[in-house]
Amino acid sequence: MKQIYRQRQSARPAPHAGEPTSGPLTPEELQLAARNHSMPLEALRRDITPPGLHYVLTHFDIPDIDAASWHLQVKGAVERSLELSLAALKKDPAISIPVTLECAGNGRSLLKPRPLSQPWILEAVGTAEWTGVPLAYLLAKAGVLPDAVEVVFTGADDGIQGGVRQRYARSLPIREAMRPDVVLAYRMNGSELPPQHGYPLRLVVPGWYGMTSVKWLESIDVVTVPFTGYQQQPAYRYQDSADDAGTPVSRIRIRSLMVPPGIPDFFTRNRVLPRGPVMLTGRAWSGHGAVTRVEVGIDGKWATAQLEKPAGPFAWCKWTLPWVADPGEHELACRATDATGATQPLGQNWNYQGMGNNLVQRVRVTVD
Ligand SMILES: Nc1nc2c(c(=O)[nH]1)N[C@H]1C(S)=C(S)[C@@H](COP(=O)(O)O)O[C@H]1N2
Ligand SMILES: [Mo]
Repeated sequence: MKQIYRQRQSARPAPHAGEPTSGPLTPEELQLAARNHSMPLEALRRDITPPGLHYVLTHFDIPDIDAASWHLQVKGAVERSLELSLAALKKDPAISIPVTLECAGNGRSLLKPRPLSQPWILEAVGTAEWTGVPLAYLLAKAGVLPDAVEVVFTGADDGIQGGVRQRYARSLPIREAMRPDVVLAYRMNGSELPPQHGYPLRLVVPGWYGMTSVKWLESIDVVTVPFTGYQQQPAYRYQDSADDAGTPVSRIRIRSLMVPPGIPDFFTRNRVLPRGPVMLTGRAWSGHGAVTRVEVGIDGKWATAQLEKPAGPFAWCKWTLPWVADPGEHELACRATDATGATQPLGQNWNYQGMGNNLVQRVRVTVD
């Protein structure tokens, strides 16, 4: 497998199936869209997203794992390797943390031209309370050797992407892996993990885009050279073109979303609402620091929304803005800023793989 990867590396196997297009949605994109679902925007009303409403992204197939025979391996550049059953893991100290996860490809299908992959619109997000063992606790138990640089996480799912046979695997630099809030989770919102979210155990890395949070975790490998597996490179990079080496995708860029007000038309999902006062509401989040401001645009005029305290440093925060809707057609928008001063762009943030497109959401409404 390694051999195949090395041979293909020079040819840069494309993580996406062909050049970006401005054409209609392809059958392959529809097939992916029907397997991987996003979060209905009305779920933004809740602090915590129920598992069935949380977005799901699975590259290959959902493995059917027998938890009784499953084991987690911790190996590589450590003083002592570990092999742990689920029952043993559950005896270790546990933490619970609310985390907003978002797919790095969220916003992809709005790009022009459109990179060919999972065609997310804007809703590949959700916030769950994850419970499990801090990764740093297990790494300390194993004893990380001084020459370690990264930790590689490998899932049980395998498949082929860009012509390369692989198990889904991603790495984290040691300093991120040692953060006290990175968790090996066996519970989601207080219940055991649903199959699609990584049963029996997954990694959750608060603040990073979802690709880092490896599901169906089977092994943790401490390594002394940076990992170059498929999902690390060439996939998940901000690239200008297929030939650009690009830069790695890591933390979640600032974004806000709005619960579309009123009621939808079935087919177009255009919104209709009665005239008069309406409370506009939504959520905002960033992996780079606290959300410091949300502005709501009404027909191009921006007003500052009220922010609520989030459930935790890596959970989205609620925003509200009262509006008196007057009859006619309107365009609503929301735009957030985080503690680093980063603000959502008004135009598209185009890149070859369609990563991190955090442009502002626009909602058309008809008031009667
Ligand atoms: N083993 C494994 N882990 C994985 C994936 C995968 O395909 N296989 N997809 C990743 C991606 S791209 C995202 S966005 C998140 C999605 O997590 P969720 O389905 O629980 O929302 O899982 C990540 N972890
Ligand atoms: Mo993703």
